[in-house]
Amino acid sequence: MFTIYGRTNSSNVRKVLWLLAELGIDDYERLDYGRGYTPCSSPEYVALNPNMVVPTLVDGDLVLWESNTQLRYLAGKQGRDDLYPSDIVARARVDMWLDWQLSTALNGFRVLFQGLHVKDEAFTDPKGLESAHKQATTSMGILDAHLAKDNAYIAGENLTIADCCLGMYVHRWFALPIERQDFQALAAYYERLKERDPFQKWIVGQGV
Ligand SMILES: N[C@@H](CCC(=O)N[C@@H](CS)C(=O)NCC(=O)O)C(=O)O
Repeated sequence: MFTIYGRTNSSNVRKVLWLLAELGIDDYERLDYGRGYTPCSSPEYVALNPNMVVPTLVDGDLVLWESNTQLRYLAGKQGRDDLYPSDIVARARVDMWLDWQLSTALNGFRVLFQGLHVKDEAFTDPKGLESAHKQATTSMGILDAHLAKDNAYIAGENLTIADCCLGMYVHRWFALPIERQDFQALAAYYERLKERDPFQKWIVGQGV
């Protein structure tokens, strides 16, 4: 049995829990670490993850930080080629979106979430929020244009771990109290994800 360290209201934990539900895996242990629970600065946690963020996945001797790495590991371990393809081209398409989420799409959303939902004063400066809103709009515009090219899911016709990674932020785009451009392909995609029980449970059902 493996262990996930991380609270269920964290975006990065929810991505992983959504994938686990898609995989039909429920025999794992989950421990509430992170903001509002056992602090990530606890010595036993720092020993596992010196970055002091959730999630951390521990599977036997393997200790993994980084939610997107955990998505790759879990889908690969189950041999789910549909979710994380072994073909180099198909895999590169999935990896591109996983990296884009971390390097680009996250930036605006992080500030909007902390400023408008958590209400952390470090993120409530109006100029910072305006710039974050522009960044989030640009990112969702890129995703909308991609989905409009007849892509039901991010990497094509089927759900992959790129969806588990970015679907979380699509949910935040629709759940945060922000002005939204009318991205129709993105809205249709969100409705498609909401038809899935695992998405309902771990993404929609856990709040913003
Ligand atoms: N790149 C890391 C980022 C992890 C991250 O920023 N986690 C946030 C929650 S979404 C966190 O741990 N915040 C501090 C806390 O909860 O104590 C990943 O994808 O796993």
